[in-house]
Amino acid sequence: MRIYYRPRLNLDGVWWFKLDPEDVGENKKWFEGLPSSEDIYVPSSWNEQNPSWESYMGVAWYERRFFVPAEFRKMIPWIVFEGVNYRAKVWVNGAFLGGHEGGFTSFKFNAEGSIRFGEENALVVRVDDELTPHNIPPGESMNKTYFDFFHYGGIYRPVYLEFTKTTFIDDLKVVADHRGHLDVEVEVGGEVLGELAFKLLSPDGVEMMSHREEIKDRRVHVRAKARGVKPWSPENPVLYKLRVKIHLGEDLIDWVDEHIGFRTVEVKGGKLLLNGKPVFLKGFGRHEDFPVTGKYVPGAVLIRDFNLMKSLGANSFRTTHYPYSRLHMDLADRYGFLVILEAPLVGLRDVHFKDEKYLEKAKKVIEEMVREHRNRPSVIMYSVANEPLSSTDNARGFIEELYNHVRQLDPTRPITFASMLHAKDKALGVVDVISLNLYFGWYSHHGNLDAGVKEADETLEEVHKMYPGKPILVTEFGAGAINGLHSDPPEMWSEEYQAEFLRSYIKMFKQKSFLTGFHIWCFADFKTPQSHFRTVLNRKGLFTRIREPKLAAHAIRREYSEKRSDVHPQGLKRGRL
Ligand code: BDP
Repeated sequence: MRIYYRPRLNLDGVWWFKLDPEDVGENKKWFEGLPSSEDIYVPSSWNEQNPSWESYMGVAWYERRFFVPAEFRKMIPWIVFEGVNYRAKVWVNGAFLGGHEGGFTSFKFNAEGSIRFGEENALVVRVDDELTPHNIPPGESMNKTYFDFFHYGGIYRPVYLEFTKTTFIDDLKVVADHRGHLDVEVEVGGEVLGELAFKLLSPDGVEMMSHREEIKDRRVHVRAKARGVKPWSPENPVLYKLRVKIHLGEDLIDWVDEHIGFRTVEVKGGKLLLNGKPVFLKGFGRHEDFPVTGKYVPGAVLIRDFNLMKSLGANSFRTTHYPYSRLHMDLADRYGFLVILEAPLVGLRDVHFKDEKYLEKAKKVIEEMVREHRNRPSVIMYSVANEPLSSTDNARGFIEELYNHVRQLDPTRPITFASMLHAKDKALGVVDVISLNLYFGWYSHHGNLDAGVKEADETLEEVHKMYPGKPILVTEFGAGAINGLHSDPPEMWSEEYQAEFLRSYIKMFKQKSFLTGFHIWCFADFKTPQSHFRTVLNRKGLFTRIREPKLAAHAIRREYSEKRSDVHPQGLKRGRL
């Protein structure tokens, strides 16, 4: 979690909006001001704000007017977008600032020279959410996607202006292990001058360390050892403050507080270790999805989600299937969740594995994701893809490229991807932890749970035999249940079948000492493209879309809150948070 002590002008609120199905806006210079408009709320996806926009895919324009105080005149104005799906082009007062492709990572522009201080300004954004097989993630149309979640469009994460002086902290990279080793790299932006001051503050504000040095270079690197730090863990997610300031003589030029946790993640001897001890992940796959706001989940709902997950005894989740918002990840740090941060590379197939340009684009998205979230203690692993069709050597090569890219950006965290091909997957050998998605008893052996669990069991054993040295994580298993639908004996889509499905799988998992955890698919119901095998929503949630519990939530509360030694044969301590 990062806090900047910089003036900030929040642009959340009602904006002007105009669909552009014929894509004429740029020729007609709409970037100088929209000719007509409707109201839209930012942040939130556009689709559910007006029934006629529900399935709109294509170009749409946004405009927002705002004043900038005259006293900021000597500062650099930055426009920050935390998330726009999918392509964005940005103008201020008619001047083009730049563009960005990719729906789940943030971007910013230096608006020096185009912002008018002490006056009204017009910010115009052209958003294009057209789906193509070359998008990340790929698809062809609203109901023909290579991923299983609704393709929401628009400016759906916060937008703001931030003001810095002409020297500023441009980037910060922190590695902090459970023994107190601290490695900090600061990238200084603008003019290289002044002095950098570092401080480490304990959770109750006690100064534990300090260091000052003159800025001679763009990059300032500090290594230190802090004594007596408490390690960050799900049981005790203790956050320290790394305070970084730039001074010029008497003046304070910039100031950033990074809230960090001291913790170490390793894969050793077939085990996933947190702070030197084996750790068992119990949790969920999830989505950022909520009625009306679409891909924007309001803070209050996120806090409810974390409390519900905790009350179920969970300690982990995967950001299926894209990096989540900054607020979402801040809460993961604070609530002590062990997060697998996933890139939005879902459902890749042969056309992608052969395409050099797509590989470059994938690497760029991964780099943006790693840079945005790498200082978080909650992020314990990266997932470079979900369910690639990786049964070929080409696919293995592609995953290997992504693996090496992440490795070079961040040597401190294990890397995985979620496989649906299991033993037939050629890329499993590449990664540090093997992740498997299992749906036997749902998509096959319909209604026959015994046969489904048996096949899941055999699959786990087979993959374990092929890669005996690697920990295995079940990243997805689950069944759909329409809330309020009951049946005895349990039949598919009933709440009883879902509860029974999860209980039977978990009973089998308890026999597997090579498992390092399991994530239920999924936490809450979520909206999907229309198809004959979805009922508007994907119903595999333990909670409904508005977070009401199904029978399975109660069943899982009992399973997850058992002593971990009962859940896991390796005898780990009770893991309630
Ligand atoms: C898995 C996918 C996930 C889907 C889930 C399902 O990883 O995105 O939503 O199946 O079918 O294959 O429910």
